[in-house]
Formats: sequence, C-alpha cells, structure tokens
Amino acid sequence: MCILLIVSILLLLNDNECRQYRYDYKFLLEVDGWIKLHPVPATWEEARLKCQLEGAMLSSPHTINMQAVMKNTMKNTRAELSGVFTGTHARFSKGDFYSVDGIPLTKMAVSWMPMEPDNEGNIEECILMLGNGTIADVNCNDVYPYICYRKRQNVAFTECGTIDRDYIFDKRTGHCYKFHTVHRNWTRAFMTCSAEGAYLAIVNSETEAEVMRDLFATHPANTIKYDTVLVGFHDWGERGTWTTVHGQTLEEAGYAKFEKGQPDAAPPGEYCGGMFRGATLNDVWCHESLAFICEKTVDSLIEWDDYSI
Ligand SMILES: *[C@@H]1O[C@H](CO)[C@@H](O)[C@H](O)[C@H]1NC(C)=O
Ligand SMILES: *[C@@H]1O[C@H](CO)[C@@H](O)[C@H](O)[C@H]1NC(C)=O
Ligand SMILES: [Ca+2]
Ligand SMILES: [Ca+2]
Ligand SMILES: [Ca+2]
Repeated sequence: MCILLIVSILLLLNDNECRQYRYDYKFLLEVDGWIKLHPVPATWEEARLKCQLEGAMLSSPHTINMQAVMKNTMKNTRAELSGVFTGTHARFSKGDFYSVDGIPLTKMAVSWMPMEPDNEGNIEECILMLGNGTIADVNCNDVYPYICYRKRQNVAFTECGTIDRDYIFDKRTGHCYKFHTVHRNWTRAFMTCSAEGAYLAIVNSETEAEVMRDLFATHPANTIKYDTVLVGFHDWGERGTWTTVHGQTLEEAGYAKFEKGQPDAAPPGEYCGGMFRGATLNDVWCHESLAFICEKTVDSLIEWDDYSI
C-alpha cells in the first residue's frame, strides 16, 4: 500500500516534470501542449518570429479543442474584442491559406465572419480569429495580439535552464551565453535574446570580457561581419552617453573599455552597443545586421509551481 503510494507520487512528479516548459507558458491538457497569449499587438511577421524564438509556433485553430482553447485564452482580455492573429496565412501564394506548420485552412472547422473573406484592397493575406471564434482575412501588416503554442514533447532542460542547447554555461561567471551567427539588427537581436529568456550580453568584468573573447574565438573571423557582435548597451536617445539594457552606466556595470578611437559616432550616428573580437567596445549603427551574444542566468525560464498535484 505504502509502496503503491510512493510509486504513484513518483509518477505524478514525473508527469509534472513533463509539463514544465517555461514560466510564461501554461500547460493545457486539451491541446496536449503549452500556450501563451501575447497581449501586445504585433504585425504577423513579428508574431510568427516571436513564437518561433520562444520555441513555439503561432497558433492556428486546427482542431475544435484548439479553437476552444484560443477562445478561452482571449476571454476577458482586450484580445477578445480585437481578435488574435492566427498562424494561418497565404503569404506564399494568394488565397492558399496554410498554418505555419502546413495545415490547409480548408481542413480547419472554422467559420468566416459575415462578408469575409474579402481580400480587401488585395492585401489581406493573414487570418484573424475573433473572440467568438469566427475568422476573417486581414492585412498582415496590421497589428493584433496573438497566441503561441508548443506541442508537448519531452523537454530536457540543460544546466542553463532552457531546452536550447546553444546556451553554454561558463563557470567563470556562472552565466550562460549563446553566440548568434544569424545576423540581426540591434532591436531584433534584443527581441531574440528576450524571447529566449535571456538578454543582450552585458560585460560586467574583465573576467567576463575574457569569456567573450573565448566565445568569439570559436567563430573564424571571416564568418562574422566586421568582426563585431552586438551587445547589451545603447544610448537610449541620449547622444554620447551609454547605458546597459539593465539600466546601468558602463562603469557601474563594471566594464567600459572601448576600442581605441571608439566610440566614433560614424555618420549618420551610431547609437547601439557593439563589441570587437578582442572584447573592446564599439558604437555601431542600429540598422546594421550583425552577429550578437545573448546572456542568460541559469534559472530564468523554469519555475516549479502550481500545475497538477
Ligand atoms: C462574431 O463577431 C463578429 C464581429 O463582431 C460578428 O460580425 C459575427 O456575426 C459574430 N458571429 C457569431 C457566430 O456570433
Ligand atoms: C531592424 O530589423 C527589423 C526587421 O527587419 C526592422 O523592422 C526594423 O526597422 C530594423 N530596425 C532598424 C533600426 O533598422
Ligand atoms: Ca477581410
Ligand atoms: Ca554579464
Ligand atoms: Ca563605431
């Protein structure tokens, strides 16, 4: 009897573990996966990317259960009035609507709002789902809230507290780092780190500068544009003063070593944080797409809490 009890507690615990993904995602049995509502309206492209960067997918009402969950998730939020972007779009071929995971709209049991679809102005290639579950075609460049979904699969957290194996723990600082070789501009890089539960790297010490040099050394010079990465400081609109993404001056953060001749405010002006291979800092153009480094504390995505038991 006692053994049986222990076994079933272990099973419960184990099941609980399977249901952990990130603290900002909620497990829902009905859709056998995790859901997150993004209440801040974004364009379809931004919404799709953000879900992907979070390890999820922009959700579509594939099934009756998913429709119900999406409706429920919107309930009592502003999204109930505005509707949410679904992952269903016809951006590759006009009128051919597919979810981001390739399911045709014709296989989804959804009904159109009255007078829809109308492809108004011949620019409506994304599908909006309203609070009452009906859908409409809308302009992908309009902004709406959206819902991300990740189907349940075994999640194995690394020592960095994420499923992303590209985050490497460094014992010198006790933090984890990911070197992104896909070049993005500073704001996109910021968003990418954020979606991964991290932040654009902030160098806080000479030791961490050494960690940066070692990270850089794993990527040959000719693969990284200008031999520069984006890091977590910005002028925040105050020309000539630099503040980290955690609100400190570089001196307060613990490292302010610019490359000789930098910052040089190269025309038309450089307002974003960069760093050379030798870990010396540089001011860079905010529009320029470059490699970047995200930094993460080890525990920021997991939270043992309230599901089952
Ligand atoms: C859903 O809401 C839309 C917009 O308010 C409305 O036009 C439509 O008739 C509603 N459909 C149902 C089935 O309630
Ligand atoms: C950064 O890239 C995004 C996506 O391509 C773009 O929308 C945004 O305007 C860019 N920002 C700057 C400052 O160039
Ligand atoms: Ca329409
Ligand atoms: Ca740091
Ligand atoms: Ca510069």
